[in-house]
Amino acid sequence: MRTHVVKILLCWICVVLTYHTVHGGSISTCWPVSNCDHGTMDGATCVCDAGWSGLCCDEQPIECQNNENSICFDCIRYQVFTKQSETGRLSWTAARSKCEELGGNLAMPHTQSINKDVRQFIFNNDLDDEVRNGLWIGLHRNGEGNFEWVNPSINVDFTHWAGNQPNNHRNEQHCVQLWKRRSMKWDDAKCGVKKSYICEFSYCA
Ligand SMILES: [Ca+2]
Repeated sequence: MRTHVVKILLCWICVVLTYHTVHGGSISTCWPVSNCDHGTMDGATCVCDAGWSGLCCDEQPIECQNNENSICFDCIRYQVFTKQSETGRLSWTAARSKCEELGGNLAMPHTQSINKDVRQFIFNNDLDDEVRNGLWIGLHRNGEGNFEWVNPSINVDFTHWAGNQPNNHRNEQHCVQLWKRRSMKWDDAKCGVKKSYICEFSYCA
C-alpha cells in the first residue's frame, strides 16, 4: 500500500515538473487542457481565439469603450481626431506617424460594412461639424501609382469614391480623404494639406 502511495506521489510530481518546464518555470498552466474552450491546443499551450486571453483563454474579452470620438467593432477601435483636439489636423504622412506612435494605424475602412459603420458614426456624433474639409484614411498611391492601404497585405477590393474621383488633380493628389463636401465619400487629395484623420487600434488580446 505504501509503495502505491509513493508511486502516485512521484507520478504527480513528474506531471507538475513537466508542465513547470514546458511553461518556462510557471506551474500556473491551463490544466486540464479540456479547459481550453476559447482557443485551440498547440502542444501544451492554449492559443486563444480573438478577444480572449489568459492561460486557458477563459478571461473575458477586453472591452472597448465607445465614446464621442471612438467606435469599436470586430476587435478594432476607430478614433476620429478633429480640429477640436491638439493634434487634430495633420498632413497625411504626419497623421500616419501619429497613429503609429499611438500604437495603431491610419484607419483602413476596407469593407463596405466597416466604411458604412465609420461614416455613420461620424454623422451620428456630428463629428463632421468638427472637420474643416475632410478626414485622412490609410489609403494612398504607392510608387507604382496604384492605391494601397498602409497595411499593403489588405487588398483594395472595395472603394467608395465620390463622383468623378479619384481625379488626381494636377497630378498631385496621392492620399485619400473622407470628403466632407461629398458626405464623407472618398477623394484623392494633396498629401501635404493638414486635415483631420481617423486612426484604428486593435484591442483584442
Ligand atoms: Ca481628387
